[in-house]
Amino acid sequence: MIELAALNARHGIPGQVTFKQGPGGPVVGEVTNAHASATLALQGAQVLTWAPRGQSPAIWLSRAARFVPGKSIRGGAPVCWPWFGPHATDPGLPAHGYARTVPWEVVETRALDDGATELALALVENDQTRAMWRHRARLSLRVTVGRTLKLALATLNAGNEDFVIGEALHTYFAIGDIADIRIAGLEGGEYLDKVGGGSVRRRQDGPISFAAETDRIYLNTEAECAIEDARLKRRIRIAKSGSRSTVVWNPWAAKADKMGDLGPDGWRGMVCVESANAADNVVTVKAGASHTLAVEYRVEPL
Ligand code: TA6
Repeated sequence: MIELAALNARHGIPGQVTFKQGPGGPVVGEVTNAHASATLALQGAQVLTWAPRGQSPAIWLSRAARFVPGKSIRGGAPVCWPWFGPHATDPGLPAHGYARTVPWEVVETRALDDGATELALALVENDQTRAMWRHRARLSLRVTVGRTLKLALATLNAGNEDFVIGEALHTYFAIGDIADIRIAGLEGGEYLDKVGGGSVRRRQDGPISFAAETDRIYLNTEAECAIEDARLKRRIRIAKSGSRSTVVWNPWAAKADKMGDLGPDGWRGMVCVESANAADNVVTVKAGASHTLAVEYRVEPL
């Protein structure tokens, strides 16, 4: 409790940013301003919710999400780093890396002149993280909550040898119904189809629509894409930089049932569109250099 008081004294902004004990333990920052409201768990620096003012949430958080220290939270915008998916050689290491399940610290919070709110967080290295990945890196996430939501994930190589990272902002977007959306912007692109555990190369024909489990890594694309939601009559635009892959995922009914933390029919109300560097597009960060993957999400009427 004293830690929470110190955190609020140092980084709280009256009327805009308050840190609270979240459900199940992890501390959550609540952000509210003239443009939007959002919440963010310090574990994993995970944005959990974002709703532009006057709109229903644009980011989906499972009603059955479990808030357990050291476990990933289903929904929001998990940070996958320093690898994406299963570890390349050691199946004992956590899927999607460890950044999403370890504590981060708040470095700075700021009320911006345009009414938006910015939070900067840094991953806290410890012996456990160093045992999983031996490189010297500094990872930070800048979150700007406004009429749009901006996330910038920066990897600084603080060591004296180059290293390779895979990464993603594994964002779950809230939708009216998975059968009634389509995703535009990836037409004609090459992707790896991961359904069934394989990795088959295919080419996208037209916008993406959904009628079954979908788990794809679109390669070599820096394109903006958009979720067109006929039921909610809105479009969510996803612009990005420093990202050459886009992952599109919905588990569909059977897999969602097995996962246990999506809630009844939860899979119908979500789609992940992840700005990533994965598979062919992993990134080499040279010693002393840095790499930033950034996104901006915007909601507009359809
Ligand atoms: O990004 C898609 C994916 O890699 C899928 O294969 C799926 O398993 C999903 O992420 C969720 O992974 P998680 O480890 O959070 O259960």
